[in-house]
Amino acid sequence: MATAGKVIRCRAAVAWAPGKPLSVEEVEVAPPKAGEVRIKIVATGICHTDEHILTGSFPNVEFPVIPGHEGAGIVESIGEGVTSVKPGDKVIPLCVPQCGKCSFCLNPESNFCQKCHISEPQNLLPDKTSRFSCKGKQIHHFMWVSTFAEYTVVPEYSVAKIDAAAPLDKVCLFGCGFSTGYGAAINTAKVKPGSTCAVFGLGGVGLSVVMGCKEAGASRIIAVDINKDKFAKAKELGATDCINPRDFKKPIQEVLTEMTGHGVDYSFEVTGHADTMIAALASCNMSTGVCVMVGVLNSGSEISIDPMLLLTGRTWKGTVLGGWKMRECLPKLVSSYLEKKFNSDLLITHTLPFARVNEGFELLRAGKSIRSVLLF
Ligand code: COD
Ligand code: ZN
Ligand code: ZN
Repeated sequence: MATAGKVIRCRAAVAWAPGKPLSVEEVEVAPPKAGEVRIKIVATGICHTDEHILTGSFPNVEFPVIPGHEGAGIVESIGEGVTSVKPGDKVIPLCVPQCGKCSFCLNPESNFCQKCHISEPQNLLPDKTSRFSCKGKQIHHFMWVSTFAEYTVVPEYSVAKIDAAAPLDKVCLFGCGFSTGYGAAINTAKVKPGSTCAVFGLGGVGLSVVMGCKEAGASRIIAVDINKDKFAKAKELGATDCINPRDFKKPIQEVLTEMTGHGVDYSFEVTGHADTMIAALASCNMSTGVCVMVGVLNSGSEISIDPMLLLTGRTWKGTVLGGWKMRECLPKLVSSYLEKKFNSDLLITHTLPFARVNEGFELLRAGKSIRSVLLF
């Protein structure tokens, strides 16, 4: 490409300080160094976690920063030594890398690469410098992906090459929301055919859990949300029952236990709130139930539980990116999408030009959108 080796000036949404709206700016994006890939981002989704960055409650983020972690694009140029992708390839940048070398990458049971942002900050690329600047100031990366930029630079092990036929404005959701929820049911919980499930929170991630439970053959999928406007979509995607905790006087865990006899086989917490974390755990069968935590509490917050909840046999698990080893699994997920095994397009309620990024966040905050996709 004509731009290879040169600094590119392009648009990006910069979060200058916590609590401030994003500001669409012209930024400079330096060429990729050795082992890095520069990607032209075509489409990016707005995930709830980006909202946590804006409010300053997400751990390990440094300002000013270019957020965004649910994008898809085309390789513009590659740094020295890069072999797995070439200019022109369609790719999804990965907010959980797969370095292929750490003990978790080498363990077939784990997808939590030790180069993940929870293990080490990812505000700068691995060589501890940034490729972004704006108005003479260095801008930080986010999780090494920063998809709210027309061009971004990521390490090679944070990129998955996908089928050239994939529609980037749809599969961008595979960078986070869809893969996280769908995989939480399939990989982390390993939902069995004929089982009962409860999903707390019906945003883009929770609805993807519903899709995963359906794909795994669950016979009953109970969707729980305080916003009843989410129920129609949940039913369309496979929920058999929809309940609003605010419609009941008794705690929702008691309602679910009564509905199912002894509690559900699998419960999923996908709201990121303390009370629903405890309710989700208590809602699954006291002996064999599995509760998967997908949501994250605001930085620094904690919850306490009665250990009796676990003593009788429940399993309480967490999941990151739905347990997928992203570089090897994402291309296969994209192929399944192209084969119409599931329809993740139903999660996209709004498509907006990139300049309207703040409107996308307003829609999310107001509970009016599932996923807004921004197009550059
Ligand atoms: N009971 C039931 N539902 C509730 C409650 C409650 N008390 N409170 C809120 N909800 C519902 C809301 O009405 C909404 O429908 C839903 O919960 C949340 O949906 P969104 O659209 O705001 O959020 P998502 O689906 O984009 O993301 C949800 C997460 C919980 C995954 C997210 O907030 C989070 O915690 N992310 C960090 C976890 C992580 O690592 N995720 C993968 C990388 S981002
Ligand atoms: Zn996300
Ligand atoms: Zn690794």
